Amino acid sequence: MRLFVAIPLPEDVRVGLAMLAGGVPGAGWVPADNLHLTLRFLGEVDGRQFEEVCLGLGRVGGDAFPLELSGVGHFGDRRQARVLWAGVRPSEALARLRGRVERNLEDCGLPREERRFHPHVTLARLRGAPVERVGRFFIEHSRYASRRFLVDGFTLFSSHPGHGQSIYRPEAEYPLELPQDAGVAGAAAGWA
Ligand code: 3AM
Repeated sequence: MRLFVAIPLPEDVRVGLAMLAGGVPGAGWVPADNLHLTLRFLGEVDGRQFEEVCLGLGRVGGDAFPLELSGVGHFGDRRQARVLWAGVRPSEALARLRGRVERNLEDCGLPREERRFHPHVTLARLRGAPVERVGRFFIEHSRYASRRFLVDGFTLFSSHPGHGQSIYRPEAEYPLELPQDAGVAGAAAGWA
């Protein structure tokens, strides 16, 4: 089983992200339904480890928190970008959640993730995209920002090969705790 842990995004945020698609030949755009923020890629996990991972993630806990997406960027060489992504406004709460996920997965026996966490939402994977069109994408969307939304849980997904696009299936969902007065606090913080 190929697994990853991710924060699902509200539908309107995904629709907004999907509207960034286009204008870059050679780009494989991620369909709106598949857009997510990966917290940790686990790779292949067998049945016994799967049970442990599920239990370990159940111990992560913590409070819900607001988050905003902001800006666009790329992975890979500037002249040969591999991935286009939307960025995430820096968030201590997100970094703490990622840390708790990491520690709990280590406790399940998974090897420590050595790569630095770079929060992002993958928008497209590129193959031979003309550098000037990629540059234009950055100029056109540099001001992209989502609304502030509430991260009220994370999900363990399995990834399956599909026709062109991977199919992501939620295996388990892990809610984060809402503050007692979430309705009032959420409205005040502009979450809703
Ligand atoms: O959310 P993103 O798109 O950044 O790139 C894959 C995707 O991340 C990543 O796991 C997420 C769900 O597929 N991924 C796939 N294979 C990977 C690998 N071998 C990987 N991340 C690290 N190493």
